[in-house]
Amino acid sequence: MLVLGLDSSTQSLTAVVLDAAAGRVLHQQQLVFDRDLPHHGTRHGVLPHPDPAIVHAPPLMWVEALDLMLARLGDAVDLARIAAIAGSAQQHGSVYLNGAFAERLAALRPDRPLAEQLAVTLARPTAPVWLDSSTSEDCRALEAALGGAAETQRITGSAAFERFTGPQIRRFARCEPAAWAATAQVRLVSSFLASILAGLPVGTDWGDASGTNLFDIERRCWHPPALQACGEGLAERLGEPVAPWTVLGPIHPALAARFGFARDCRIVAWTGDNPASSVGLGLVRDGHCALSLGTSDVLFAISAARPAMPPAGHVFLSPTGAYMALFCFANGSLAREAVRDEHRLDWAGFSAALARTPPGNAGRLMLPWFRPEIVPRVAVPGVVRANLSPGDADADCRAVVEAQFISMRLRAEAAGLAPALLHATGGAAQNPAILQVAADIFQCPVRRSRVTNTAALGAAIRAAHALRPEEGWDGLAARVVEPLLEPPIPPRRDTADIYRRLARQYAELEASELARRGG
Ligand code: ADP
Ligand code: XUL
Repeated sequence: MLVLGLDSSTQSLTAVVLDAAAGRVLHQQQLVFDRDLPHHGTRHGVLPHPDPAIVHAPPLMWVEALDLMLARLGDAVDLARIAAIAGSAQQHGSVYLNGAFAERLAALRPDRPLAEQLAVTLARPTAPVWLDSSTSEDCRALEAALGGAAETQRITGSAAFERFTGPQIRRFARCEPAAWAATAQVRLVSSFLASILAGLPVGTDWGDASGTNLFDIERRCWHPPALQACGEGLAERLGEPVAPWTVLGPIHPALAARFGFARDCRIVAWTGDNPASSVGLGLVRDGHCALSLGTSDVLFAISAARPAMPPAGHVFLSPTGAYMALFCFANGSLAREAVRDEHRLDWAGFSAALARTPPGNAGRLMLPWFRPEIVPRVAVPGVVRANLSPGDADADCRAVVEAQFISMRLRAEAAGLAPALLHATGGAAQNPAILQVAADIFQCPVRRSRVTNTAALGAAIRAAHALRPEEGWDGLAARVVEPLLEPPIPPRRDTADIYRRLARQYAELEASELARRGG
C-alpha cells in the first residue's frame, strides 16, 4: 500500500511517498515557494510588508504549489497506486473564501490549473500567517469576553496569541467589514488544502483547531462565546471540526483525472505541521519531546494527561488524540540566517564559527529579537548584545544559537519539562553543530531523522493509519520511524555548569530588557 504525505509549510511544500507495507520511504520532493513560484513575490514564503507586525502569504501560491507538486510527483511515482493522501500545513494561518467556493470546488475541471479556477473564490486575496503579530487589541478583547487570559487558556489550551486564528478573524471582521460580509467560509491552511483535494469544504482537525483560541480542547468542539467574540456567524463559516483520523472521502474526480490517482484514493484530514511532525518523529508516548527548527523554533512534548502550561505555552491535540505541550519562537531559522548573512557566511562557515567558540561564549549574550517575538512577547523588534561586539562574527554566531536554546530551556523548566531525549527536525536540524549546542544546553541527547521533513513523513504515516488503524501508532513508529533515526548526539557533560550559569544570566538580561521596554 502506497500513501502520500504533503506538508505545506512556511517556505515550501514537501511530499513523501511511503510504502506503508514495507515501511520504506520511496520518494521525497520539495518545492520552495520563493524559488519555484517567484511570481508571487514572497520572501521566505511570506509577502514583504513595511510593518513587521503584518505578515501574509498568497493562498493561490499554496494552490499552485499543490498543482505543480502533484504533476511532478506523477513523473516519479505511479500515482494510481496511492491509496490515501494526508497532509499538514503551517499552523494558525487563515484563508477567507466567498460563496462561490463550494460550487467552484465541485465544478473543478481536470484540464485547467487549480489556482486559475479557484482565484474567484477568495474573499481576501492574502492570508495572515503565524508570523503575523498585528492583533494585540483583538487578543485582549477575546480574553475579556472569555473571562481573562487564564480562563481563555483553560478553555482553548492557550491564552490569546496574536497569530492564533480567532484574533486574526476578529481583526479582519473589524477592519474590513465589507470583505468579512462577503466571506462565506474560513479555513485554516490545512483544511483549505484538504478541501481542494476532497472537492468540498471540509472541517479543520482538532490539532489545528487547537491553534485558533476558538476551540474547547476538552469538549473537542468550537467554543460558542469565543466564536461570538471574534465574528458574526463564525460557526457556519468555520464548519464543524473533525477528528484528525477522519477519512474525508475519495479524491475529487477532477484531480484523479488531472494527475492519474485512482478514483478511490482516500483523502484524510490534514493537520498542523507540528502535530504531524510528532507522528513523523515517532512521538507517540507520554514524555516524548521534540525540537523543531524550521522557520519557527518549536519545543513540544507529548502528554497522555493534559499538561499544566505557563501563560507563554500552548496545549494542542496531537494526531493520536494525546496532548501536546508546545512553545513556539518566531526568531528561529530567520534569526540564524540574519546573523549568518550579516557576517557573509554560508552554513559551513556558521558551523565553523560554532566550533571555534567555547560553550557559554565567555559570557557574551544576545537577545535575538530580529522580528517580533512570541515567547517572550516582544512587539517591537530589536536585538540586544551584552559583552558582544557585533563585529565579532564567531561570537555572534554562537550567541544567537545559545540564546535560542537557553530561552527554550527556561520555558521548558517553567513548564516542568525535563527531556531525557530530544528528537530534532526542521531545516536547521541538518546542522550537527547547531544540534550539539542544543544537546549541551538541554543536557540530553538529540536525535534526528534521515527524513528532514518529518511533518510530511508524519502525514504519510497518518494516511496509512487512517486506512489500517489496527497496527496502532506504536507499531507504525517502531516499523517506519525508528529505522530512519540517526544515532543520538550526546551532550557534553562538562558544559552543564556553564549553561546553568548562562541561563541565569540570560534570564536576568531578558527581564531587565523587558522591564526597560515596559517602562
Ligand atoms: P519550514 O518548514 O518552516 O518552511 P524548514 O524546516 O524547511 O522550514 O527550514 C527552513 C530553514 O532551514 C531555512 O530558513 C534555513 O535557515 C534552515 N536551514 C537549512 N539548512 C540549514 C543548515 N545547514 N544549517 C542551519 N539552518 C539550515
Ligand atoms: C506553532 C507555530 C509555527 C507554525 C509554522 O504554533 O506557530 O510553528 O506552525 O511552522
